[in-house]
Amino acid sequence: MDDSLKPSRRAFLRGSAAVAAGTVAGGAAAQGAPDPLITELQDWASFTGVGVDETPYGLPIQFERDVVRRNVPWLTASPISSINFTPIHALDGTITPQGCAFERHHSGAIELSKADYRLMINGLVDRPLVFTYEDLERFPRENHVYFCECAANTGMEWAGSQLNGAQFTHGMIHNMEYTGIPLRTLLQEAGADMSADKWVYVEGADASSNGRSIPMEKALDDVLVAFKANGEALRMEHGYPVRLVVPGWEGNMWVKWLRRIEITDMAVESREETSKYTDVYEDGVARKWTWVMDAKSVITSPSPQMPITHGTGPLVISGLAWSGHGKITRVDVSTDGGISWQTARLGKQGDSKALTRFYLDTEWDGSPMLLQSRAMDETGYVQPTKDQLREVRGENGVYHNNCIQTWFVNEEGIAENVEVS
Ligand SMILES: Nc1nc2c(c(=O)[nH]1)N[C@H]1C(S)=C(S)[C@@H](COP(=O)(O)O)O[C@H]1N2
Ligand SMILES: [Mo]
Repeated sequence: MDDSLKPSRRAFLRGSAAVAAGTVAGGAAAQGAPDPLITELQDWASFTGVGVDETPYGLPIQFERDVVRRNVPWLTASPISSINFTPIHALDGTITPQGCAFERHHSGAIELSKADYRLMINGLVDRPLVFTYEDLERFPRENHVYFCECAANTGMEWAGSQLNGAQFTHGMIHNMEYTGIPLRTLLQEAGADMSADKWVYVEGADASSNGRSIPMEKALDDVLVAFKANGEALRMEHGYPVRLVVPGWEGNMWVKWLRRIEITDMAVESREETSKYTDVYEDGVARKWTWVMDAKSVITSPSPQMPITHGTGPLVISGLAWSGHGKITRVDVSTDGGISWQTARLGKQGDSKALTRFYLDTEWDGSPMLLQSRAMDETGYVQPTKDQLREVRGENGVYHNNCIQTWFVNEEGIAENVEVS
């Protein structure tokens, strides 16, 4: 390079860097000292990069290696029958990448090939049928985005605020675009008795089988027999090659490695729908079946794993909202623990039974905040406070906790999980 050109180019760049830094309110504007990232030629511009033959399947860049599922070992006796959590604090938009979408297994994830896959339909049907994977691919298919939330999501909040991070308090959720066949199509194929009082019992090919009974009305409505998520094959841990998608209903009903569908006269009352995934009230009486996941929301940033690091000035408060009853119509955000509320901006109009992203574009003056979000859905339902929920449900609960969550943010921008009442 002609040396005489260098000084003038550098001088120009230094000048523009100072202007840019000056526009960031409260930012550590580089007064004087030139920013070498702007003024100097860097290695990445001096040498060639990685060739296309080295990345047959792309993984996140090393700098994002913290954005992974995490589990909490003391929550369960064994990692085989356990749960890990989606890093929702670090994601944006609404789609959950499969590679970091939470997993919940009762007997571990199994490796089942398409060649070994069989799906049986029996019970009250004219023609009991067994499908191969290839058979399923010949039925007309649909695409839909839905959230899947484990009924135990936020379950530790019944007893207080024990887990410090949106990933751990609210990360038993993922949201994907599924490709699948409406369950109703397969029921028709088998000549199933589709009267309203019939039930559809579904089970998986894993050792736990995770059997669940679904009322016929839901089975005929929007349930999918899915084989793709976010455009690609399901991951092993999410039920490859075929899982059930039960929109808006508790994750436990989304049977993975789906192997059998039986039309029955009654609910089977399996383990998973009696002693587990059931809500016990204060007086010991259990509420029979809670299928739909009520409207809920959480602020993902700032949050305990996402402190404010940029000081005062413009602050984007962001989070997720969802409802098993349909679309999210509005989300309010409070910075004072629920005394006053501001309506947040939705990233885009909410899809039915899918995650909705919300933003509150605000200014932070550095004073402590008690951050909360409150979701509303198209039925008019408003997400309850912790106190309101405990009043109705008591404190025996494990499942179906959709209370308003509170993060305390201190002057340094550090956030922690707290309760207000
Ligand atoms: N066959 C089978 N299906 C299953 C389970 C299981 O252990 N085995 N776990 C259920 C539970 S409790 C939940 S919350 C969801 C979790 O789905 P994911 O692992 O894709 O997140 O799958 C459900 N389907
Ligand atoms: Mo679950």
